[in-house]
Amino acid sequence: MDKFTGRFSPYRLISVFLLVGILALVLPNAVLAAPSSTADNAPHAHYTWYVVQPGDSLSKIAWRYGTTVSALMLANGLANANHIYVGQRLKIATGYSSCPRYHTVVYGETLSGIAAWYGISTYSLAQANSITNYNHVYSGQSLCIPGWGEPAPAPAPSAGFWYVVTYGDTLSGIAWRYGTSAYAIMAANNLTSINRILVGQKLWIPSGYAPPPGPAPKPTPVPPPPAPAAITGGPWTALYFNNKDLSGTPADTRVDGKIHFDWGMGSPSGAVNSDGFSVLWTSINTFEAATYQFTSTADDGVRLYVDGTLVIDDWNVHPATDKSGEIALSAGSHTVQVRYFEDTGMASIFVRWAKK
Ligand SMILES: [Ca+2]
Repeated sequence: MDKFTGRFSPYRLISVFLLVGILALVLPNAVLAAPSSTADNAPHAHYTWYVVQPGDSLSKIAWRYGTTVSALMLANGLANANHIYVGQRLKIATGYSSCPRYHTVVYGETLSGIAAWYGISTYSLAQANSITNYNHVYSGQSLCIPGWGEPAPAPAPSAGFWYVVTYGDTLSGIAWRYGTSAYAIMAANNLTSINRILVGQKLWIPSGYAPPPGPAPKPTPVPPPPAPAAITGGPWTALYFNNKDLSGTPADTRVDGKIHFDWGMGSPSGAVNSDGFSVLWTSINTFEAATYQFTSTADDGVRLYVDGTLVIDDWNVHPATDKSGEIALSAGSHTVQVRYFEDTGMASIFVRWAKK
C-alpha cells in the first residue's frame, strides 16, 4: 500500500490547508463588504454605512473615504471625535460629484492594482464605489479614487475643538485668534467660500490650541497695532523758579534732554526747593504735517503750548495724572513750551507726543 494514499496523506493535508486558507481570505472580505450593501439612496449624496473596526479612528476612516472628520461627526451627530467604538455604524457620504479624482478602468486592471497605483487600500476603493465583489471591475468603468489629491489627511481629531460663530466673526479673524489659517478651517469644515459663515454655525477649529473649558471663548477684538514710540522732544531750555507761578528770577537754569522726571519728595537741584517750585521748559522740534496728540503725566499742574496755542491746560494740584490734547501742525519746526508747578509732597512730570 502506498504510504501517501492513507487517511492523513500529505495531499489531503495540503488540500485541507488550502481550503482553510481560502476561507480565511474570503471571510473577512465578506464581513467587511457586508455593510456597503445597506446603502441609503439619498437624492443628493450616496451614503454607505461603515462598521467601526478595532484600531479605527475617525481620521483614519475619513482619510479612507476621502472625507473629513468634521463631515463624519456632522453626519453621525458625534460630539467627540475621539469617542467611537468597535461595532458602531457610521453613515458615510460617498459618490459626491466632488470626488477628488476618477479613474477609468482599462483591460487587465484589477481593483487591488488600481488601489496600489493611487496609494490607497483596495477596501477603501471598493467602498467608495460600492463594489462588493473585488474581482468584478470592467473596462471603461469609472472609479472614484477617494482621498486622492486632497490636502494631507486631517490631523488627529484631538487637535481641534468646536467653535460657534458669533456676530462679527470672520473666518480669518477666527483663524488668527486660534493660531490657524482660514484655509485650514475651510478644509476641516468643507467650506467652499471664505465669506460664507453664519452666526450660530459650528466650526471645527483644527489646531493644537486648547480652548478653555466651558462655553466657546468670547471673541476678542483684534488689538490695534502697537502705538509708535513716544516722542519726547528736546533738548529743552529749563528755567526753575522757587515759586509756583514762574515769576521773578530763575533759581536755576539748565538744559534738560527730555521732560521725564520723578523727583519724589526731593527737589530738581540744590538750588531749587522741594515744594512750591515751578519750571518753564522750551524747545523747538521738527514735526510732519499731521495732527499730534501731546500727553503729560504730572504731579502737580501742567500747561503745554505749541507756538503759543494752549494744548494741555491742567493747572491743578493732584497726584500724577495723564492729560492729553491734540493740535494739527504743518511740516517743519514748532516751539513747544511746558509750564509746570509743584505744590507739596511728591513731584513728577513726563511729557511726550505722537502722530495721530
Ligand atoms: Ca505734589
